[in-house]
Amino acid sequence: MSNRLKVAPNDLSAFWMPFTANRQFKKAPRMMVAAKDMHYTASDGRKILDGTAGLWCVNAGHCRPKITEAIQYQAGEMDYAPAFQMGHPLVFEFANRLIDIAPTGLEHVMFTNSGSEAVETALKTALAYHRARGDGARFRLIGRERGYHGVNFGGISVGGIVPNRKMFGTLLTGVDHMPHTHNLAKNAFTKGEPEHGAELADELERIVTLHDASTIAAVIVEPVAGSTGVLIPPKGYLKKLREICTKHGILLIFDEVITGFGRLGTPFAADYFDVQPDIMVTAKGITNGVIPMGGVFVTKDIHDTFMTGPEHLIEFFHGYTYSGNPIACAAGLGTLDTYREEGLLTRGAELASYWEEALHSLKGEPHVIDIRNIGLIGAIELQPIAGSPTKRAFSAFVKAFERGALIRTTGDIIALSPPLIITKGQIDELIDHVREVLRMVE
Ligand code: PXG
Repeated sequence: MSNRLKVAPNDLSAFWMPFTANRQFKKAPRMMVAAKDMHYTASDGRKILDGTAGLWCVNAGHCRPKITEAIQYQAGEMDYAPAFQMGHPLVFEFANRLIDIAPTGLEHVMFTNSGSEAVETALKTALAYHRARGDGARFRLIGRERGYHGVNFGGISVGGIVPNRKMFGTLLTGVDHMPHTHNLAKNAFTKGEPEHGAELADELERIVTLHDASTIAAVIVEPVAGSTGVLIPPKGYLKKLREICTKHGILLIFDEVITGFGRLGTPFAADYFDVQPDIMVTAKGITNGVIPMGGVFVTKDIHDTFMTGPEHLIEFFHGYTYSGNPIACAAGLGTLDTYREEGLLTRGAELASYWEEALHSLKGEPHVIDIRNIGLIGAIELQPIAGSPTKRAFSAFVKAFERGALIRTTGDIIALSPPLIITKGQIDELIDHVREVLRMVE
């Protein structure tokens, strides 16, 4: 890396940062300048243990050689090829390799450049699928309270995170929401899937009754809601959603942007919960977060429904300039090689019980009102400071960074999702940082 990049820039004003308290950050910047395996290096030279895999994406750890080499090679070989009406070998190879590891029934994949674009692609595919079948009255999309499906208009419409929606006008019409599944009174400090709440899936039946099944195209959920602060589905809940969707001819979309690629100790959450979606949205871990990319997986039935009519006509009027970009595909292939060679898509299962015990050892520490976990995901919910929600968790985040650990907070919840290469020793280290920080914050 050039020396220039290691020096913190003096003027931070030009860059309007995403999902950031810009003015606060720019007064006391937290800059990362390098990364390797489980650690970042901050601009002052300190090593920071990555407790969040970047933003839930660097599943194989940082700067892994297979991925770096693949990108470097491809950048010199062929940088870009037109995505429409042209192809290149890597994108077909990558698609085949993805379908090899995808949940049963998902046989085709479309590429995007982010999770948000993958969500839009999935929603549009669902609408167009019904229309292509002559069932075009199915225009409604059903999401869930507290759901996160990226930041584009479709995604925030079906999503349920209030600040992400309220500034942006009328959004999509024809959207309804199921209730979220968070229930601290009944499920606090549950290890793994909570006992209470499967009946919340019946709310979908209520929504179907209200609107009539013939108007509903798809239901979209995160199998484990991540961004909102890690809400783990109650036992049996996802199976019930599947049954209700099947019964009414509604497509079930799993947004696996966070849960995909080994996060739960199985390749995908669909495998973990043994529930097959009709469409699966992925991003992040698809390229280890290294090059922006998303992938939307669909069943053979959905794909084949579009493959009718004159062969010279475009079947689906959708796609992006960078869909299947060669360098992104190279990164993806290097990522899949790394996952396979190191068994990372199932490593979380080996570590899950150690992770669970370590996390739950924080029970009884100051401010902790819930701890939840699944696979290599953990969340610690804190009692908010009266009148200043989010402040306590945010100061925990800042203090953890100062101590040498990257954690993530959303509201008053600390979310942890380390790279899947984490060792038991590093799990202890991460949890000790959190413990110390909880004892320090107001
Ligand atoms: N769906 C889900 C389930 C996600 O978690 C997106 C879609 C959008 O992906 P893009 O690539 O457009 O950002 C996401 C993204 C966090 C955090 O800390 C989560 C996300 C992004 C940034 C931070 O919880 N999720």
